[in-house]
Amino acid sequence: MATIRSVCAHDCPDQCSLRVDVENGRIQRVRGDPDHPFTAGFACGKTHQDTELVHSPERVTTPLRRTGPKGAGRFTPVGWDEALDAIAARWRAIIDESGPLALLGYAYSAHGGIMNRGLVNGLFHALGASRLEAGTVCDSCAAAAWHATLGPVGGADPESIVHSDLLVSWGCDLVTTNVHFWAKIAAERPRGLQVVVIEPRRSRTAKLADWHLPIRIGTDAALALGVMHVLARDGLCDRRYLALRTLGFERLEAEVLPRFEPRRVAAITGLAAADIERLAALYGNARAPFIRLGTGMTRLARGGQALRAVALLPGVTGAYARPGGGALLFTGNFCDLDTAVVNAPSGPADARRINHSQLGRALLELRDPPIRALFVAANNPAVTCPDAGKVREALGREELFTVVHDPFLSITARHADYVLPAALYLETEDLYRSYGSYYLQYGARAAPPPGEARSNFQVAQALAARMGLADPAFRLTEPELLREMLRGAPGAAALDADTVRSGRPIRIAPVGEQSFRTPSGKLEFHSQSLADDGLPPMPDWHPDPEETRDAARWPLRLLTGPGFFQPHSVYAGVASLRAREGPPVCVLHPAEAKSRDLRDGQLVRAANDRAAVGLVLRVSDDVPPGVAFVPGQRGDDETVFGSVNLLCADRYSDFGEGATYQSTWLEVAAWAG
Ligand SMILES: Nc1nc2c(c(=O)[nH]1)N[C@H]1C(S)=C(S)[C@@H](COP(=O)(O)OP(=O)(O)OC[C@H]3O[C@@H](n4cnc5c(=O)[nH]c(N)nc54)[C@H](O)[C@@H]3O)O[C@H]1N2
Ligand SMILES: Nc1nc2c(c(=O)[nH]1)N[C@H]1C(S)=C(S)[C@@H](COP(=O)(O)OP(=O)(O)OC[C@H]3O[C@@H](n4cnc5c(=O)[nH]c(N)nc54)[C@H](O)[C@@H]3O)O[C@H]1N2
Ligand code: SF4
Ligand SMILES: [Mo]
Repeated sequence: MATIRSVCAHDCPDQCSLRVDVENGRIQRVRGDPDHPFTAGFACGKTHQDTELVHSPERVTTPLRRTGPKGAGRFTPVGWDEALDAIAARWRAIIDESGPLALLGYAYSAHGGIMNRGLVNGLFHALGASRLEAGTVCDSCAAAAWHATLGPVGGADPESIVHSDLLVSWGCDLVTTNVHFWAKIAAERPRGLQVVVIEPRRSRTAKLADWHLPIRIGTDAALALGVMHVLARDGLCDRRYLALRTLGFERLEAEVLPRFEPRRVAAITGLAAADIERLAALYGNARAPFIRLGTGMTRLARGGQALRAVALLPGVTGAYARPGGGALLFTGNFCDLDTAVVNAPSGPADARRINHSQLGRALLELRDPPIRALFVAANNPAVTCPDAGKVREALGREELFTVVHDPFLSITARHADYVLPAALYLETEDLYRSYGSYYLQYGARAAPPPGEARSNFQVAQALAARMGLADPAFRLTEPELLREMLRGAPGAAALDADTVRSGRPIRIAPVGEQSFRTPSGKLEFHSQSLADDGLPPMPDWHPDPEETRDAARWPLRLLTGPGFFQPHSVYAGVASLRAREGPPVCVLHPAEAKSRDLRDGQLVRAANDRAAVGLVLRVSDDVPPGVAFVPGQRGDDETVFGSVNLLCADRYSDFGEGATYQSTWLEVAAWAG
């Protein structure tokens, strides 16, 4: 039995170092690596079962060609050469007739490795294809709000929590999505670290907090401004820090904060005025308060305003200057690797951009040229994209030539003309940069993939060769490309490729207080660049007219959140995790269930103008009245009918053109077949 050190490539801020036991080329066990200071020796409940994921009987093991109507899921196995030749021939014909913009191809985040994600995108970059504006289904709104406020910099180091006296988890369920940070937090509680959770439902994390503030969805900007109002009123601002390191607070104080007195904020947020006072006092008197920002508050119409307002709070008290204080959204692109050698090896500087969160619309409506060929790796848009009904309608069109590279026959793959079997991360090697802590790590391949499955990296190279692309990235091995990425990296100058390849976690954390890379070089309460983009230059809160209209038409607002054992759809092929998560549910408050004469466990129809989805009802006061909570995005195989994103709006958030799952309203009734 050999034990191989690898890295967890699932889309997760923790990015665990793993120890993988392998016998005769077969993975026997996956566990945490004690030699990683942050992920500290344990894997989460999902990845602990990755032996089952890797050996799932549901994996695709050969290339498949469609034999039935689109979406019927009828395929015949074919050889790799036949499949790749056919794909390349079709792409060449489409490029000849309509130009390269008629192609859209990408790898998204289900493989977090820089090379396995980057090289697929590099292939389409080099071909001059239309480009996916990635991340809009996830964090582009949050990222845009952070950038407008602090600039493109990473946030507080999670390991600095040892210096904190207050942790505010604002819009994230840390126990579910960032469990290794949660473990660090838990270790600091005996010495007095206070934990406050601000989130609409009683999540796993909220249940473990010292104090949970059940805020009304979409009102976080008002709460943050209310806290600032009290801090200013009570002399709890750090005026010296404000003058030295920030821009525009006087204007905010004069023009915006007077409207956010606690009584009005209470009416907006559904919290008690006394609790807003208490939160402000707790925050304002804390020595080193650490705010962990989640994307939850940004997945709605005015999400950017929310995250921006919260990210400004540590500037008011000067917490950004103190070890253990500040805010963390992402650790960002620390260690300036030259990733362009992988993801933009050649090709035009710019090309038509397609927003991921409106993928269905783009495939159906774009002209000059329309998208005629689609290549999808590491993404299941028929389930996870907003307004998934439009994605499915587009995938069902005969004239769209679709190739899906996936380890499983996902709902998206079932609509493909060709399905290519993908290796899972443990069967690949790659370089990883965490987005939730300051570590870089090289992950080795633990075992070969089953059957004929190939990695994203291999498929990108094979297709590039057939398309006549000559860039070195499409010839070099992973270790050779690693060398290229490090060569162009000033932040990594001290790193040599052999050290990185050894697979030890490498810590590269910023030193000193929080830096800002805005146009002014300061934390911007007032942002001229936002004003130039036609956005409010200062944070504010107003109701959104479209949301107000929908709220008048429908009784319930959708709340989406992370599935604990079934995040998105990547673990759908693990039977034991499906069982542990239980059936796909919709959760209603007892008062909402009673008024509809619904009982726990019965089948219900969650519906709006877009679709009707069949789920199992859970009745729980963990969710507030007026809300329908649907955790995860479970596929049609598991639900009674459909999938939650058939219901979701595909309009953009205010910042970063992000998804707005939670700007969705609906009704829930008994399932009538
Ligand atoms: N187990 C598990 N792990 C995951 C994932 C998963 O689905 N499951 N997803 C992975 C991915 S892709 C990502 S991007 C990260 C996401 O991780 P984070 O960005 O940290 O966000 P989440 O933990 O998903 O939490 C979102 C929370 O916000 C709450 N929320 C919703 N609306 C509001 C609001 O208006 N205000 C406030 N204050 N809170 C609100 C929700 O109830 C939910 O609990 O996690 C990753 N890890
Ligand atoms: N309603 C609602 N919808 C959401 C969200 C929400 O909160 N609410 N969250 C959104 C967020 S934050 C995100 S990030 C997205 C995630 O959405 P997706 O990117 O679709 O994520 P998954 O469903 O986890 O995985 C996609 C596919 O990648 C495949 N895969 C796994 N590993 C590999 C690999 O190494 N190579 C290849 N080629 N394929 C692989 C899996 O089998 C799976 O079919 O969903 C978004 N959708
Ligand atoms: S916590 Fe995240 S990085 Fe760690 S094993 Fe689980 S999914 Fe992977
Ligand atoms: Mo995400």
